[in-house]
Amino acid sequence: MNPLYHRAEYLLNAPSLNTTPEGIEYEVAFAGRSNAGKSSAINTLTHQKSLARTSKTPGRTQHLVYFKLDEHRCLVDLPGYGYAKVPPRIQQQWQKELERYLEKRKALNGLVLLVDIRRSLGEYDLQMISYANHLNLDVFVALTKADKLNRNNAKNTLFAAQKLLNDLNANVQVELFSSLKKEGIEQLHNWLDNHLNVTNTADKKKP
Ligand SMILES: Nc1nc2c(ncn2[C@@H]2O[C@H](COP(=O)(O)OP(=O)(O)O)[C@@H](O)[C@H]2O)c(=O)[nH]1
Ligand SMILES: [Mg+2]
Repeated sequence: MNPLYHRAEYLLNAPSLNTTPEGIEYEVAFAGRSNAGKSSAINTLTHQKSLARTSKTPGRTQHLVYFKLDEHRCLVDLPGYGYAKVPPRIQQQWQKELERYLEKRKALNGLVLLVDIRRSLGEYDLQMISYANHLNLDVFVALTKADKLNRNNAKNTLFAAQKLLNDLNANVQVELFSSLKKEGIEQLHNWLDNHLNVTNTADKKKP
């Protein structure tokens, strides 16, 4: 693991695109249904116990939460979707803001989508994937909590998800992931290295 991830620290909460930090050259956003295991994944990836949780503030549901790896690189925690307590009007408003962010944020160079392996890819997950593809944004789908299924079932779920996304012509990497058993961490670190230009081997920054 690149020591960069270990040094991650909370930077700021941005309620909209206008308040995202300046001077960042590469960032990767994390999305998924609430309870999919997003916070746990960010903590595991950064080897920190409560990094993602410390940012919890009232109204946090609609904020982009920025974690800084160094002067020019960030991980961004997007609000979890499918949270019933958020009123529809606020959800629609946020949806617009999110689309604006995905479309316009220059530094954004990839999307990590966390999906609980026990639920199939939901409608909103598929929407996110197709929107990201439409924007030429690379997507890494982590099937989280893989430890909850036996090996065969986990593998079969992985193959089914890969086939579904392949049939939809989605350009996506799908992997099993478990924060508990530390599965899939290396694959995701490698993917992040490429998309944050950590190794200088894959400069995919938007023009
Ligand atoms: N067994 C198992 N449980 C997990 C894993 N990742 C997260 N969880 C649990 O799933 C619940 C939701 O996780 P959290 O990271 O808060 O989800 P978030 O809402 O997407 O940020 C918590 O109770 C976690 O302990 C995992 O890899 N394995
Ligand atoms: Mg969370």
